[in-house]
Amino acid sequence: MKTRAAIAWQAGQPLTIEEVDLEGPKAGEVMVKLSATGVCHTDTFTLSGEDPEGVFPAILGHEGAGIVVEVGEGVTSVSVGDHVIPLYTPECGTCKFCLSGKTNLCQAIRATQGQGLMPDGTSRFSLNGKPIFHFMGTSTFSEYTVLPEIAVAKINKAAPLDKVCLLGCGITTGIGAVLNTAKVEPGSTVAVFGLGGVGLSVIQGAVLAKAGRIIAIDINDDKFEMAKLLGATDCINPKEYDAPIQDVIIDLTDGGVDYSFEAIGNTQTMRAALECCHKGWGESTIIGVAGAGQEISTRPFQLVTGRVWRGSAFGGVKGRTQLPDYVDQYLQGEIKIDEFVTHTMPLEDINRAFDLMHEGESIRSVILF
Ligand code: NAD
Ligand code: DAO
Ligand code: ZN
Ligand code: ZN
Repeated sequence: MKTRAAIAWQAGQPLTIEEVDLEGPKAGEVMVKLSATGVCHTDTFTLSGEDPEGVFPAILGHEGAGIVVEVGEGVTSVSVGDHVIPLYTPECGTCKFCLSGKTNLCQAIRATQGQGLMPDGTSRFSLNGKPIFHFMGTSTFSEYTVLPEIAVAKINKAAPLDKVCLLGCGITTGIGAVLNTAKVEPGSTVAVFGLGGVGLSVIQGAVLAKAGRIIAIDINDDKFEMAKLLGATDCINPKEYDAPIQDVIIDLTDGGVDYSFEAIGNTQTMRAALECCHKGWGESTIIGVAGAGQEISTRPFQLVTGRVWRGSAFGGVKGRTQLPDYVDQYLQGEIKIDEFVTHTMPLEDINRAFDLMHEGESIRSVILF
């Protein structure tokens, strides 16, 4: 069949909208008609050419929601008509990682997913007979996409797909990093670096964890209004200080924060996030994705004296078993999503969504199919 999709032909070039060929789902796969997809910083990152796994031409997008329209042989856990969120972190439930009880990083299809291919090593998308690569196993910048069964989470049909699509990445990542990875305790002092969709969701997570003080840091003052609305108690722009931002935060907090989160993807702010943690117990979680080949550094004495460095992918959330609960929490008003949708547009205008993110104008643009 044909599907309308935004194709990334090469790094640094705008996407073009094309009618591409889409093969039906093979065994263990499902076809989903997307209703909506968010545009996340990671899509812009891969398009920039900085992603070591970035392959072109590809159909990007990983923050979607839609309805199952066809299932392949042997699919039992979802049916036509089910509402689903695609998962770039799948959950097979049987691999060593899924069974460990220690991580959400299922490895069942990791190798082919990282190559932009389906688990059988081929692509379902093509144009004029030439394959187009999948992206993160999801490729949600297409009206229809094909996914492994283990890479969809079945959700409550009452949820608006044009909102809960954002639970496919940014919002879940931020909240999960606080609740699952750092396990912030009530009364804690938290610092979050970067106030995009992910960092603002760290603030949501910190509020859910009943943190006592939430310090929001960004170089764009325009982000502070939303940060305060969500529960930030202090907003800091590092550009307004001569001293390193970690020193500013240490002064402000009587020795440093209990927990910090880096949601930018910048190795300098990763260092600052670690070093603003309190001696003896402060823990810093890296969420941001840095460019290919970049490395983090600090003086080892920072760790010797009790600070801890962690990382978090998709907020440590197991998609098939835990994401449906996030959707229900949204429906019950416990998780905010609507406020994050600053722009909506049709697929034809998707390049504007990339521009808005680069210009710092949007929190999330949602593409409506
Ligand atoms: P975004 O571009 O919307 O937000 C980034 C924010 O950082 C912006 O508000 C920007 O003004 C701010 N910023 C930039 N440089 C800064 C600096 N030097 N100091 C302070 N603030 C600065 O991005 P997003 O969609 O919120 O994603 C944030 C990061 O998280 C990206 O690196 C993305 O790739 C990554 N990410 C990781 C995961 C994961 O599972 N680990 C999931 C989603 C996104
Ligand atoms: O299992 O080795 C692995 C990789 C899992 C991918 C997790 C990606 C998390 C960060 C990417 C940004 C999300 C959009
Ligand atoms: Zn698994
Ligand atoms: Zn994302």
